[in-house]
Amino acid sequence: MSRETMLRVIDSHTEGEPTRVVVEGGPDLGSGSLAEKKERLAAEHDWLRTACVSEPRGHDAMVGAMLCETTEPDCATGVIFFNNVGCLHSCVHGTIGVTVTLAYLGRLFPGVHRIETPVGVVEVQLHEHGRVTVANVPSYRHAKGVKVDVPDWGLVRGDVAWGGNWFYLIKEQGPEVEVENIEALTEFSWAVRKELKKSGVTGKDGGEIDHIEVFGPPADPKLADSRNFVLCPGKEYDRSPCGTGTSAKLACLHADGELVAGEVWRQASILNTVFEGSVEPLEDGLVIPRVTGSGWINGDATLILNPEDPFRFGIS
Ligand code: PYC
Repeated sequence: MSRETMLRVIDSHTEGEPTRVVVEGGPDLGSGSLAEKKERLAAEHDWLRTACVSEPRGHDAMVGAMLCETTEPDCATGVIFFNNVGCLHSCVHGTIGVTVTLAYLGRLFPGVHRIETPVGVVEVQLHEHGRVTVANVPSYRHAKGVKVDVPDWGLVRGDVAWGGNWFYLIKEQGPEVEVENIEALTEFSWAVRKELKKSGVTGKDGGEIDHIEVFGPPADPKLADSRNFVLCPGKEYDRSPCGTGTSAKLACLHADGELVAGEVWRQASILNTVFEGSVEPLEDGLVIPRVTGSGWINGDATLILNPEDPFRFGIS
């Protein structure tokens, strides 16, 4: 079997959410910006995504990442993230996964490094024992208290914010943020997302809101300040507290005067895993969110794309 029919991937999870990083054998994405390479990956090489994250090798909650050449001379790598339905603008749990992957491969050492994503450069600090802090792209609240009338659920009010992806953030409405409500939270969040689209509610410049974040009280106030449920674009929920979602939350808290520079916010996930976050305010309502969590390597594998296998590119 030739090298072209093999991909080397390193698997990890960040606070419960998986990341599968393609470190050898992906397609040549040519030249240009990371945003252009992301478009090329989606338009011309979608097989890479489906081979990595779709069944029978993957599953709907799997997030993939492809390392690629960076256009920034001082970045350790460029990276494009994808999931069960397409490419993501960005992904913070995945950036933590990429960082521990590069450390596992001996390509990064504890300290501060830069990584290029399609929405900008992020800074990562690799600590000991797989702990990573991501200084994310500038984040902000775009709109406060946007109301939508959601069929079967009624009037819902939430904020629209950017944290590397577009989020609609809902506080204490809908089903309680508890594990036994995951199905109901999924249906609620999906109905909200559909209604936002129908009503023409978007992020800046028409950016589609494809992540819905529901907040409730923490299971244990000694361990966290809040607990969330985040529905991702492919109708899967984030097992981690969602790093871009936590960034959006931090931006909203700061805009409301509820989080000052450097103060720590502990965001728990539906599984009660925790990201610690803080903000560094910039001008014009922008903040740089800093999100810290742990990534764990749990696989190092060669994916075999046998030309005779009808599902070598996944079931899609
Ligand atoms: O951690 O930013 C994140 C993320 C986005 C989608 C899944 N996780």
